Amino acid sequence: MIVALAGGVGAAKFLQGLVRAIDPAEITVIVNTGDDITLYGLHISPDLDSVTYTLADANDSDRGWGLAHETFRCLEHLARYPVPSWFQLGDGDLATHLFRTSRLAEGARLSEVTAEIAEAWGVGARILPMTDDKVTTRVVIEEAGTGRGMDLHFQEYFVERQAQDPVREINYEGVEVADPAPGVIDAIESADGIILCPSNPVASIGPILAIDGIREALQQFSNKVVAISPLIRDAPVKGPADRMMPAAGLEVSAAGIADAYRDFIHTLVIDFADESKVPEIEALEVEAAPAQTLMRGVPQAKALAKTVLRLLEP
Ligand code: FO1
Repeated sequence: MIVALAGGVGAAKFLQGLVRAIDPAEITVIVNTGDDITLYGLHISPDLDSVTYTLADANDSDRGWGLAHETFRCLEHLARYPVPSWFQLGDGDLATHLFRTSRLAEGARLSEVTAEIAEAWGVGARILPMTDDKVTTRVVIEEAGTGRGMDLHFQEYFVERQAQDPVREINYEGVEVADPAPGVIDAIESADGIILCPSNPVASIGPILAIDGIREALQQFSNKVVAISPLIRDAPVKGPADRMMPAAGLEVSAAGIADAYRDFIHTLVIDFADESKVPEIEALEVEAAPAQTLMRGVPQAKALAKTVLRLLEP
C-alpha cells in the first residue's frame, strides 16, 4: 500500500500519474480539509473534490479546480442576492456540495461521505479526509493602508483577495481538538511507502501534519517517506506557497521544503533546475533526488510517480 498526503491542484496532478503507475486499489490518499468552507449553508471541500474529480478524469485541467465543461448558471442567479459570489461554484460541482451537506446533516461523517463520493465517481484509490473534525486554515494578513492585522479564512485570502496581502501568520483553527479520520494512522503505519505530494507545505500539507498523531506516526517510519518539492527555482508552480512560507519561518526554496519536513522524510525530490541546492538539503540530513518535477500532462506525472516509487523500493 502506498499512502499519499495531498493538498489541491499540484497533488491531484501527481496522483493522476500515480494511479497509472500502480494499481489504484493500492493507493490511499490523505487529503487536507483546512481549506473547507461553508457557503450558502453548503459544506465545500475543495481539496477532496480536486483529488476526486482529477482521479475520475473529470476535472478542468486548465483551471486546475472544479469540473470540466462546467457552467455557472446558479452562481449568476445568486449574484442577484446579497450573498458572496467570489467563490466560483459550478453547477455540476454544486451537486457534490449538496450531496455532502445533506449526508453530513443526516449524521454521516466526512470520511464516510468522501468514500461515497469517490465511489460514485468510480475512483479506485481510497480517499480519506485528514480529519472528520472541523479544522480551518486562517491567514492573518497585513491590511494595506492601516497596517493592521486581519484574520481571514484561507479562501478569503487566496480567492477573494487573490493572495495579494502580506501574510503575517497562519493558524489551523480547531486543530488542537481534532483527531485523525478513521483509517489515517493505520494507513501510515501499514504503508510500504509514503509520498508527500508537491503541495504547499503551509496551506496544504501543514494542516495534515498538525493533526494530533500524524506527524508522530510519520516520524516513526521516516525510512519510507519521500516528499516532492512544489517549488522550482524558488517559486511555486501554482498557488501562494512563496507568500505563505516566510510567515511559517521557511525559506522559499527546495531547502525550505526540506527544512519543513526534515524530521520525518528521508528523501526530497527536487527539480533538475534546483540541483545547486543539493548540498544545502543534505546538510539538513535529507537526501536530495533531482528529477523533472514539472508536470505538463499525465505522461510527466506518471514518469515522476515512477521515480518516486523507485526511491521507495526497499
Ligand atoms: N480557486 C480559485 O482561484 N477561484 C475560485 O473561484 C475557486 C472556486 C472553487 C470552487 C470549488 C473548488 O473545489 C475549488 C475552487 N477553487 C477556486 C480552488 C481552491 O480555492 C483551491 O485550489 C484550494 O483550496 C487550494 O488547494
